[in-house]
Amino acid sequence: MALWLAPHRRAIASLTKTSGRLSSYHHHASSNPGQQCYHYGSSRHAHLTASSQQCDHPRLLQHDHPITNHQHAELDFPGGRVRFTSEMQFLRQSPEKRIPCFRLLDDAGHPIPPHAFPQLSGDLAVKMYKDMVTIQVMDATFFVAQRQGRISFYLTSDGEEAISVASAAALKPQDVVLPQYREPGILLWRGFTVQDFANQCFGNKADYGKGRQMPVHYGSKKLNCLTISSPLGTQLPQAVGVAYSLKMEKKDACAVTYFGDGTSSEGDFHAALNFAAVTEAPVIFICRNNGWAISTPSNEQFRSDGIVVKGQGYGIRSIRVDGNDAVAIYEAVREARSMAIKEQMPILIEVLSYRAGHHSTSDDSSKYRPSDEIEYWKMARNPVKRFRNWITGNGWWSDDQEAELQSNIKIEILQAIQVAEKMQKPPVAELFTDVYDIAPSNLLEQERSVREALSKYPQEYPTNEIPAS
Ligand SMILES: Cc1ncc(C[n+]2csc(CCOP(=O)(O)OP(=O)(O)O)c2C)c(N)n1
Ligand SMILES: [Mg+2]
Repeated sequence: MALWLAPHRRAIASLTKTSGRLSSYHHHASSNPGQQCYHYGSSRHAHLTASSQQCDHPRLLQHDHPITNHQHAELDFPGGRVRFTSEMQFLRQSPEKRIPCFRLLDDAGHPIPPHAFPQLSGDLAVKMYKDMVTIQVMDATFFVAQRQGRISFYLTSDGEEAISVASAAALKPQDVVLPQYREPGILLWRGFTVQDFANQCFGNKADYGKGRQMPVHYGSKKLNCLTISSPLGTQLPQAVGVAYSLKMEKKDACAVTYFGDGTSSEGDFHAALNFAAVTEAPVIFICRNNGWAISTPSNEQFRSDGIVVKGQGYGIRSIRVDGNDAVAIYEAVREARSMAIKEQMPILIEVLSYRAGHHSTSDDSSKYRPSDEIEYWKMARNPVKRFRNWITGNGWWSDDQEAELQSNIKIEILQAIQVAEKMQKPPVAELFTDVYDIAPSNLLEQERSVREALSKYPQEYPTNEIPAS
């Protein structure tokens, strides 16, 4: 404090010599030590600098000649120094120009110079392509299975296949993933089989979730992929906690979490970003901005330039990427991972894409958006077609391979559905375990009532377990 006061006393002396007005203010301010020490507006600058000295206010700093050089005065705020200005200027509600979108392939799948040779090998690219096609065929087949009444619910990633697959390819198996629900490509990439997907959707006894979740709520402890939960946004603060624990254990790994444009309106999104920034947690937030949150278009969801600008508001390094360009997603996520781990910091990636399917089997999107909009995205901006053009252009893929892949996948998925459908359901008792050590009375009552219903309609729930009467 003494060190701080010395130069400031000199400044006061020089001020009081040049301004009688200041001397009187000096007197006034020092006799009211608790009062406000600064004022807004250019005519008050002399008062501001003088009062700051007289109040002995450690948070108001100034240079030696504050009247002639007032624009150099600074507020030594706990969050960092802030320069004063006498110009009253409000920040614009959004930047003059929208944040550009990073891409490496054009719509036809041609590399955009100078990025002709991204860090993607032929083998890796072909596996990415095969996984994207698997998701497409799986979506189409499971969607029909729901319409046939064989599963209760389904949700496709139509138009967004590149996001989950390409980002998964850029990560390492030790990275912990906390998805939303439109990212089955991550699990597929990590080794979840088509049979695993089918078992979960049919809720049979081979389902890792013991048949207790809605279809598409996949998860795998072995594959470092947390189980999806329906309430939007819960995965975001959880991802920060995971990342912070990886940081404490000095792991060569990060947490990666996915969410949609609609989910950015949840309080959890804002809490998570702030929490990640201040804890310097190695977490990558990947926002799939697909233009829609069920029937709410993104221009009714927020007025900012998308999600990418929100990162900066929280002090997070951010980028906007073309979600229909698998190569750009791969490169951006690879770089984000490296920065998150090496520099121990969060990264936000906004991926622009389009939800080309209905929100889920419970939705009919033709009721709220024009069909030519959907067609345009399906045809002109199709991420799978674009990637296929690129690998074909590189000599890594042919029409014959394509025909073989399509037919093999179709067979594999149909077989998986048949197996999953025939398999028995998990024992009823498992519906009531894993939450309470000692089941409370209301849960016991529910178990009794479930068993009663099943004893009347055993065909509705085929299981080995003999229901108690
Ligand atoms: C907390 C919460 N509120 C509302 C819902 C209902 N809901 C389920 S999905 C969804 C839309 C989410 O949109 P977005 O985050 O953009 O993801 P997208 O479906 O477009 O991939 C809504 C509102 C929910 N599951 N949880
Ligand atoms: Mg959305």
